[in-house]
Amino acid sequence: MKKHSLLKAVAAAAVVATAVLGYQSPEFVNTDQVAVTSTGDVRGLIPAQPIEADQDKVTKAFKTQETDLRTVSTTEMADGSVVRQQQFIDDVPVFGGEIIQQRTKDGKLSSALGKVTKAGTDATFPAGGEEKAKEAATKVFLGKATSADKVWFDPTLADKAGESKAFPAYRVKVEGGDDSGESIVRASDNTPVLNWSLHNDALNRVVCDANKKVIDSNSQARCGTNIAASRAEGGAASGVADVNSVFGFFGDTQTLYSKINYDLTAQIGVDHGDGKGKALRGTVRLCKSTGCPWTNAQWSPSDSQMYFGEGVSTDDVTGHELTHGVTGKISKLVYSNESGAINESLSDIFGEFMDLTNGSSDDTAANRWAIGEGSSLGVIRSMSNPESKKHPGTYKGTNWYAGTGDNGGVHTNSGVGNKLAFLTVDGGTYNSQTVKGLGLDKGIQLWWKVQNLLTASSNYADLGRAINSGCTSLATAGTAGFTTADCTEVGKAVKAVKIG
Ligand SMILES: [Ca+2]
Ligand SMILES: [Ca+2]
Ligand SMILES: [Zn+2]
Repeated sequence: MKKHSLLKAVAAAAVVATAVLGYQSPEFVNTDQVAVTSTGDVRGLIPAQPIEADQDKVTKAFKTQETDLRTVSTTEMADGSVVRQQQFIDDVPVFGGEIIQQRTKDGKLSSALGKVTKAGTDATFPAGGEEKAKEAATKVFLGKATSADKVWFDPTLADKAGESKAFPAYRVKVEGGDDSGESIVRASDNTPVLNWSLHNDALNRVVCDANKKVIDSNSQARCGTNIAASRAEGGAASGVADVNSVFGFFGDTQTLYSKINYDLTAQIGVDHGDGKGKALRGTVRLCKSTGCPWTNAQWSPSDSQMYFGEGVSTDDVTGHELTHGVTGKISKLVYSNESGAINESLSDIFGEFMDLTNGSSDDTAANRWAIGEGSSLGVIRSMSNPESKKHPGTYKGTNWYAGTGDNGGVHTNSGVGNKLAFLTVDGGTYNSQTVKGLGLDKGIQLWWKVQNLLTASSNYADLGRAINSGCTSLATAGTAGFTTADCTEVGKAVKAVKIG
C-alpha cells in the first residue's frame, strides 16, 4: 500500500479496507467512523458493546477466528484504558498484527483499531534459521546481532503492496554501533525485507566537550550555551572518545525507554538555545579545582542535562544519570534517606538494564549487575552482591547506613533496592528465600510500573507494596506475559530483602 496524504487517504479508505486489508466485517463498518492515520492505515471503529461480548465482536470484525489474539498490555488513561492485542499463528507473533481496544472507565469497548493478517502460508521455520538471519541483518546495520525472533510477516501490514498472507521470517536486532537497527529477514531465502533504525526521529542528542577546563559550577558548562556542541544528532563523530561514547549511550538509553513507550528526549530533553532544539544533552571532560579529571558524573535538574568527568562515561553510568531525570518527572522521589536510596536504586536499575541490553563488547557474565565497570572509577557497586562493596542487601541489615552523610546514605542503602531488582530478574537464594527470576523483559516492565507507583516520600515499605501491587496488576492484565506465579516470586524477593 502506497503512502497517501491524509486527504487522499480519506477518499480511498473504504476501498482499501475491503480490497487490500480485508479485515473488517461490514456489519461493524460505518464509513462515518472510519479513521485514517497520516500513513493511510485504515482502522475500523466498533460501537460500544457490553464487555462480555467485546472480544467476540473484535475477533469477528477482524476475521481472526483461525489465529489467536492475545492481550499484551493494558494502559490506564485519563478516559479509561487501552488494551493492546497481538495476533499469533501457532504461538508465533504476526509482525504488525495488532489490535488496540479502547475501553471506557466502566470497561466497555469503545473502539477497536488495528490491522491483522488474513492467513499464514504452509511454509515452516527452517532449523537453524536464526543464525542465517542474524548474518543477513549485520550486512544492513553495523553492530552485533543480539536477537533473532520468529515472526510471521505479511507485507501488507508494513504498508507494502500484495496479497494479505504471512510467511515465516525472523525479526533481528543489531545493536552496539551508531546505526543500530532491526531487520525482518525472510526465512526462505534470508533476504532482509524490512529494515528500520532503532534511533528513531524523536531522538536528539547534543554532546559538548569541556576539554578539561576547570569549571567548578556545572551551570557554567551548559551544553549549547556556555560550550558549543562537539557532536550533534546527524553530525560527524567527534575526535574525543568521551563525546562519542556518551552520544552512543544517550541513544542506547532512549532505546531502553522506548521499550516502555517513554520518549526520553521529549520527556527530559532540553533546548539550550543553540538552534539544535530539545535534546538529550551532556558536557564531558569537566575538571574541578578539587581535581582533574573530576571523578564523577551528575544529572543537573536545574540545567536538565548531564555533566561528566573524563573516563566515567560508561553505559550504566549514563543510563543512571538520565534515569535521575526520569525519576524527577515521574515518582519525584526525594533525594534523602530511604526515598533517596530508592531514587539512587532506580537509577542503578535502569542504568544497568540499559547496560545489559545495549550489546556492548563488555557485556560479560562477570560484569552482570556491576555498576561502573570500564570506568576510571572501576566497579563502584554490585547489585547482585551489595555486601561485596560494603553496602546492605537487606533492609536495616549488615552495612545499613544510619548516619546523616551522603543525604542519609543514598549511595549505600540503595543496595537493598538493587538486590531486589537483581532477585526479581535473575533470581537466587537470599535470607532463606529462593526466588525464580522473571528475566529482563519482564523486569523492565515491572520496574517501570514501580517507578509509576512510587511517590516523592516513598520508603522501602512502600516500595515493597508497590512492586507487589504493580506485579498483580500486570498479571491481571496479562501484560508482557506476567502471571500470578511471577508475582509469587516477586513476593519472595520482597521478603528476602525484608521490606515486606
Ligand atoms: Ca553494556
Ligand atoms: Ca554495568
Ligand atoms: Zn545517582
